[in-house]
Amino acid sequence: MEKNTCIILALDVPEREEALRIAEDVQDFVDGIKVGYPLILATGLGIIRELANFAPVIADFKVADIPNTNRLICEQVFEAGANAIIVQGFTGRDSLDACIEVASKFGKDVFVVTEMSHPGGAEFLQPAAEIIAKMAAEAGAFGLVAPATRPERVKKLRNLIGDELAIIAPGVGAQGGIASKAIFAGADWVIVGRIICGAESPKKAVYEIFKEIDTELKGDT
Ligand code: NUP
Repeated sequence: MEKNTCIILALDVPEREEALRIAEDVQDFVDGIKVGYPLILATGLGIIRELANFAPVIADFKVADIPNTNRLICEQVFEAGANAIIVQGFTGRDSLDACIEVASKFGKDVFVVTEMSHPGGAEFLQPAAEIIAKMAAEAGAFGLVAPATRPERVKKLRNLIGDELAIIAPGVGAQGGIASKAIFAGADWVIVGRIICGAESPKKAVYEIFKEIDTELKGDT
């Protein structure tokens, strides 16, 4: 995934035509498209290949099972044309290794969730986030998922892992996070869903986020 706009679209709409319409509209302004259960359960895995025509696709299945089941899930997702998969780290090193093994066979990437962006993410995941991040780095993951709603946590995780791993940060807009703050804290990309998908003009909504990042980061240098 190339870093141009630093924005990944979270395409959480449960309808194929709408998903394709939004993807086409914003394709020039996002670096990737993240799909998850809402869209895949509604339309099937085949939508991944259709969306891959617009941008690299990240499959957000938060894979969290025993190694063998993780392996079977990852194989299907990469065979369907995804560029990367999001997996949980709390299931342990062997489960993560299984995902990374399949990803490397396909030449694709694994992102590991550290702590989640919603308030509940601070309950059980936050205390484990740093060990999970270290494990992800040791296991050879491509990147981490860290909360744009808590830029100070993004910064902490970035300091911990150095520049070795990418960080993608959800929680901008609808969950209260601000894109430039997450990027400034060390995220490579922000993940944005509802404020783009629910906008009258998704393209304009993405552009507003891009402008906010650009203006704020220029102001900080
Ligand atoms: O910690 C996480 N927070 C989060 O919101 C990990 C995620 N994968 N997500 C996903 O990011 C969430 O499932 C949704 O697809 C997207 C954020 O969407 P929105 O809040 O911008 O609408």
